[in-house]
Amino acid sequence: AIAADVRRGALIVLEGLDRSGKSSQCSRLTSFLHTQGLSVEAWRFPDRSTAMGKMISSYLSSQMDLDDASIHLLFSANRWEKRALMEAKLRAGTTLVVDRYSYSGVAFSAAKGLDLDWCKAPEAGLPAPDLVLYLDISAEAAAERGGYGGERYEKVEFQKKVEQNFKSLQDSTWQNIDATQSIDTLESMIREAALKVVNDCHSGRELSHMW
Ligand code: NYM
Ligand code: MG
Repeated sequence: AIAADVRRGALIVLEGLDRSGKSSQCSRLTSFLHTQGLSVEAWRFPDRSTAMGKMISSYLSSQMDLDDASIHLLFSANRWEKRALMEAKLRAGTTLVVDRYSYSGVAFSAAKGLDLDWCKAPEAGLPAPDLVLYLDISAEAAAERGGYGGERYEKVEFQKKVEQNFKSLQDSTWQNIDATQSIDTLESMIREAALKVVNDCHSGRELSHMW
């Protein structure tokens, strides 16, 4: 038999509506895993640093208009351009804590009326998360949290549709976490779930692919 890879890292994704608290929890979790002596990196999608990411960013800030299907494919391509690096890092033993992934891609685009299965198709074949932590908060409660940043999609009515779409995408890798709990309570729940999946990956859980 061929020797197993080094103990691979886990692909951990945080998902949720805008203002659900994902970004804070991603950075807290990344720091925590680092203190545990693990190799870990914080990633996010869209990755606004690439050429495609810059187009996405100008779309989101309404400096540029794009057809709904086109921007959907661009968000997906922005994940595909990172696929090889993502897989290399995971196989080399680095755990990735990722702020948004394909679920955001589908949930937001389908909220505009695009067909859900059509939206899922370009994501097929990307590395599948070992754990999706969904920070569950209603669109109304999220909006009360000190305002959105003014980007496209940051409207309560739209976020309600996004929330419904997220819920229809749940699979066995998901854990719903009540995001209205205190930031420290959330942090410790997230730590526990993350450590468990990191252990599973170290003990041979195979990397799989979407969906
Ligand atoms: N978004 C994010 C999408 O519409 N499709 C995607 O594939 C991804 C990853 O971009 N409102 C939306 C969700 C957010 C917006 O994300 C910017 P962030 O995390 O606020 O930078
Ligand atoms: Mg945002």
